[in-house]
Amino acid sequence: MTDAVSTDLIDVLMVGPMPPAITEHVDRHYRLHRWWEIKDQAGFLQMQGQTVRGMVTSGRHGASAELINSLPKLEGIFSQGVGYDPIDIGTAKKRGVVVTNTPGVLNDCVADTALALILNVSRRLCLADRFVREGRWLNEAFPLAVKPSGKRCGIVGLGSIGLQVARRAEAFDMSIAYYNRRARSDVPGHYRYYDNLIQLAEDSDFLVVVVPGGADTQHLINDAVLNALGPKGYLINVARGTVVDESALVKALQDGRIAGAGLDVFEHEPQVPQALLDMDQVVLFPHLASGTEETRQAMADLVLSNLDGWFQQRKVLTPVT
Ligand code: 8YV
Repeated sequence: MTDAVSTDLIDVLMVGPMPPAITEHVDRHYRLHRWWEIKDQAGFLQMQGQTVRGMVTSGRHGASAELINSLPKLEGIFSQGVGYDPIDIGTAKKRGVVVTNTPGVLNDCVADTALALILNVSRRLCLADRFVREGRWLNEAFPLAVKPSGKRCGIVGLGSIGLQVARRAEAFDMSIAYYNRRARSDVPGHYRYYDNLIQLAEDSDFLVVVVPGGADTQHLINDAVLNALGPKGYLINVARGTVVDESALVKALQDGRIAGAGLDVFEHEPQVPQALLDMDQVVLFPHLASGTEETRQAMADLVLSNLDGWFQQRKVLTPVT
């Protein structure tokens, strides 16, 4: 933060609780309003809402059309996270409000998590850990697992995170195939392109979902895709809960129509269906794929560079196009 332009009198609305690195900076350098703590939100919008120029949010808290439209002076929405599906981009664009996210800096951690889920669900690490802790090793043998090395990894959405998943999966001698709207010419030639998701699922042992959330991908992973993945196939989701039809997933797991699932995201977070909680063939992660100290710091730095950049120089590093 340079002192070139004073931002002390700029009203910034924070939509939900954010990491301290972000909140403390905004509190120190702007007039911070914590939306979730405001009791009379309608009254706030009528009074201070008229002067709010910046909004800080995340891929979790989002920004509704209603809220954006209640802030007539709003210039920018600065979001933490690469996914921005709960932000009404159409309304922001119409209003000329700049929107930023935090791409790139979390690719490693999200890809690491995808691989962790692949290894965990196939080798049943969580289950085996429980087995040891419960003292069952003393009297029983833990059942043999499934070998992940050398298997077929199907990536749904070969973007920058998908590429990092592919690189890591290759280190485990997995073959790489992917489904995208279009084939990519800038990826290794041996990555096999599928224009048909059902066929990719049929030809995958691990189907890894890394597409953005939102209306375009709602329930992309449905019953037909799960049936194609088959009783030896595993579904890994580090994208958004909305991409997978969760009821269909539960049924497919219950019927043994797929072998298992590694899930970082859910349709109604933080609610996880009891049926999933009761299953041994799933590994559940509380939407923390990017949740390391290093990556969350990098994400916070990028949110703040965008915020300060906008109010000091009308420049942002990572606009959502
Ligand atoms: C964050 C994410 O958990 O980047 C994303 O899209 O889902 C995550 O990295 C999210 O932004 C909430 O803070």
